[in-house]
Amino acid sequence: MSALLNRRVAAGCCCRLWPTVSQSLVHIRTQSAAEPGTTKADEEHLWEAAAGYLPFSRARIGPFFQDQPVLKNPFLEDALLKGYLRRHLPEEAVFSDLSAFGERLAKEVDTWGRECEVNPPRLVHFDPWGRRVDHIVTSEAWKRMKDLSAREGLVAIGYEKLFGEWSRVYQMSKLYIYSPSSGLYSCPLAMTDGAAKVIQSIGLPPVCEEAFGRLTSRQPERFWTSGQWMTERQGGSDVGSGTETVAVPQTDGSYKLHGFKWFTSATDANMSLTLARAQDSRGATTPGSKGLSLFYAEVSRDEDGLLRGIEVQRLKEKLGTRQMPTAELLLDGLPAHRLSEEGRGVASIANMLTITRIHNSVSAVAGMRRVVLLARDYATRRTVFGKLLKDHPLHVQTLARMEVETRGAFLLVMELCRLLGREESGLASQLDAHLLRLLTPVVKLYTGKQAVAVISEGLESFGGQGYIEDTGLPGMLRDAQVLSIWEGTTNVLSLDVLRCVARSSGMVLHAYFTHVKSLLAGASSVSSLTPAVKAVGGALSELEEFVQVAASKGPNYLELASRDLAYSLARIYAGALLIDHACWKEASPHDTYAALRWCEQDLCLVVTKQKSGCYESSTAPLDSGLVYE
Ligand code: MFK
Repeated sequence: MSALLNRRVAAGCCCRLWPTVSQSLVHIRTQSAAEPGTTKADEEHLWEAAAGYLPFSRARIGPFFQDQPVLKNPFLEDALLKGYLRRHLPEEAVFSDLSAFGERLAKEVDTWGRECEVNPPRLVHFDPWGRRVDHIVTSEAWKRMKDLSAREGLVAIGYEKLFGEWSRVYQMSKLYIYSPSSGLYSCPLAMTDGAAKVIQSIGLPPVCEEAFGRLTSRQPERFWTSGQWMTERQGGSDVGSGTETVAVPQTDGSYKLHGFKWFTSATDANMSLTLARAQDSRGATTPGSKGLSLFYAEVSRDEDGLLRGIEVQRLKEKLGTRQMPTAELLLDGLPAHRLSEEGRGVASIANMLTITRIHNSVSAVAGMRRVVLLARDYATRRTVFGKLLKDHPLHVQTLARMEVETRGAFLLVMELCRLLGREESGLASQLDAHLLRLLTPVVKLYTGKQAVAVISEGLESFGGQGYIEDTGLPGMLRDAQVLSIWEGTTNVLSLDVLRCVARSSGMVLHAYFTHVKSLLAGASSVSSLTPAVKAVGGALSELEEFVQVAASKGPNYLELASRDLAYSLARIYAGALLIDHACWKEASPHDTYAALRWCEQDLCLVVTKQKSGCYESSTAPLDSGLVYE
């Protein structure tokens, strides 16, 4: 049968392509199809004779191999990052540090990041003799990331404050170029930074003074990472009613924690901040948020090598972020110290949430930037339809749209870092403080969604290769998907926006309007930016009107509008930042072009949706009817 098939093939297509190759030579492609009477030696001889003619055979798989995209120095390749720093932090030390680090990332560290993905952590529950050990085994690359993070000061820079109010911008710029190469080490660093911030903000209590020194150390042997154990089985969003962990007071003033933490990221950390309900003398606890206190716990082992007060139940099987151990933990008498006043747990851990949400935003924009860098490099290497991708205007239009999204997101994130730096240097005005509170959830939720969209688009620009696991590209999309989920989902953060508006009696919005207007005022005389200024100015007026109207509506109306409101706040603010950056005396025409393009979109989505009645009381039942039809 196969001989017959081979004859047909030979007589048909093969002989058309290679007329000098005889039919019997084609037959020897399959052993079973060899002509009767042909010896093995004859076959080998025929193979060799044919080798010059057969471009596809066991020995040859065709001469064409596509060049892969190459990661170049992510600092030197990033025009906007360099421009932003030249404008605000023109320090030679910062440029040379980022430049050298960028070189190392491209040449060495990026491979470690890949290794973290290929060798994910695993949990060893028992030693060979049956003793419970609960070892989370991580790759060598993951361990190297810890050393690197300490040496490079990826947390420390924010606390050394060598560049005053710009220290956070410097630190986050470094994390921004590092994050996509970090094999998700960016996550433990986020929580480590958040824990250091909490400990510092409550005045370095003696019980964790040593920990603070370690979290912010540049010495690898001293450096510690921290976890942030908030999520329990009843949910990660409604922490107030979902937390069941109890803290049993001990005679020495410390506590022992008993509970089940359902989602603990980077579980190989040295310590953690966590929430629990302190028991009173009768063993009773207070329900809800008001019963939660903040605790500090070290992760340690006893003399038998057992984890003190912790059992690692299992590691999570996640869509992405597989490089990082995420576990379910049974806390069974974990020694801990209360850091907050009783019942002030959520308010006290809020500083950690602010920091991790900023890190989340940094990672989101870093992922966007990385995929754009790789896609634009690839476009110089990949030929289709007779020319390089970079010479196809439609392809470049797509890349340019990704670039505009990335630029808007980048400036939003850097604005947060600028505000954080001002607050931590004691320079923040009331307006700065309000802006930081409002923009933290807005930027986190917006960039999380953008990252998924931009990275997904980016994968498409590699064609089928963007879908192939061992290119390392699909992992970028999987990892991005978490950015809109952890640290507060899009809807939970939209409600946080409403919460901070209400708690500040609208002052956060007042600060927002004031600041955007001042950014636009600086651009009023720049004619090339007029369409963008008009668009942002118009959208801002619409938003102000919306806020007036919405204030008189009930909470249900506001809740339905909250997500679109947050998107509008993000788009308008990013537009103003792009305009402002394009007005800088050393800005390039590309900065102007990016601002114009950004401002072409619907900047005030909430008004567009309001006009179509999306938030009216009649809409919710219609939505529900549609969903459950
Ligand atoms: C690459 C980097 C990535 C980093 C990854 C880290 C991985 C870690 C994985 C995780 O741990 S994911 C779990 C993250 N969980 C969340 O983000 C929780 C999401 N839920 C919320 O944010 C809820 O809105 C919240 C739990 C805060 C609501 O709780 P409550 O108890 O209903 O809050 P309430 O009563 O409104 O506020 C209590 C206090 O906290 C108030 O202070 P006062 O009592 O002094 O007035 C609030 O003002 C304050 N507060 C709440 N949210 C705040 C805040 N303060 C500042 N900023 C905030 N965001």
